[in-house]
Amino acid sequence: MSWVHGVLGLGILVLAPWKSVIVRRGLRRRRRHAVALVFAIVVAVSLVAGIVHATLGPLQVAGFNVLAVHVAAAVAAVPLALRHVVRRRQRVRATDLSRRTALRAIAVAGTAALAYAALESATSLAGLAGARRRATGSYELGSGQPALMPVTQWFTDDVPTIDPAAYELQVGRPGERTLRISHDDLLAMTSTTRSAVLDCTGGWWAEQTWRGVQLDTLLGPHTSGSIAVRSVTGYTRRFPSEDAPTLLLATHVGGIPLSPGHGGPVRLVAPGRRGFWWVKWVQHVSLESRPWWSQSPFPLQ
Ligand SMILES: Nc1nc2c(c(=O)[nH]1)N[C@H]1C(S)=C(S)[C@@H](COP(=O)(O)O)O[C@H]1N2
Ligand SMILES: [Mo]
Repeated sequence: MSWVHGVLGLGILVLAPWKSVIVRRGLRRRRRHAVALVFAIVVAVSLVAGIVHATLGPLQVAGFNVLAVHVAAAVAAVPLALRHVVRRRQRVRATDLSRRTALRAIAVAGTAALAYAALESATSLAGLAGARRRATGSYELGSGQPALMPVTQWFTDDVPTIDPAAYELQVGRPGERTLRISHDDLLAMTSTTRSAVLDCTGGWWAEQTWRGVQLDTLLGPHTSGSIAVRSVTGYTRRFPSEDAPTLLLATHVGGIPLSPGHGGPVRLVAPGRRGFWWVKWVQHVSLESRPWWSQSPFPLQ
């Protein structure tokens, strides 16, 4: 679906000439337009950074990661866009629903789609790094070499110090006492080896071989409710309980114990999900009646 994101972005560019006519008219009529100017700049920065990331590859410009600039500018644009829509509200007229408007919309979408296809072809023909990105927009980094894989935290978390000898995994099941499993006992249970891709929203991915224990082994098979996975630091994600067989509590990557940075002694491996689901330093897993979607779409801490 990454092409939809790309086509929508280029759609903004396609509409820019028309919008600039409206903007010029507006500039003549009104004096104060600082916020509108900031909005325009933020949108332009996000577009340029997005295109640079998708074509030239993962880059740092003046110490800033270009993808981070793309995302930050886009996030900043959201409240400005809402303000713009509210303050410059257009009344929908009957003619807005005409055939002519529909044809125009199709023309804009078609032009944006063509521009996207052209940009993609040019990127690959020119042998630019952009051609090597995954469908998520991420670039490969450190596959098969965990030590080369970045250590990444979601905004505020920090790598904790955990003594494996003192570590205990807590397993909660409805109507039962919390089970406590020592690090040694957990190691004895880690019999599943699985290759999976960790793909961070920060723009990199790596495929590694993980070893661990499947969550259904710990929790039993269940088809309702959710599984909450919580770290020592409080970072929590909730999964549909039927995903248990695909989720791995890993102790090893590439045959060696997980480093503290990569979530040691125990982390979650969630194949097919973005990196922020892969809870590191897991302390607690529990089966609960709450549905998996009763959580923020992104971690809040
Ligand atoms: N406890 C905890 N787990 C976490 C995070 C975090 O901030 N805290 N960050 C997540 C994110 S955003 C990613 S991409 C992966 C990164 O794993 P790595 O540092 O082993 O590469 O860990 C995930 N697990
Ligand atoms: Mo991430």
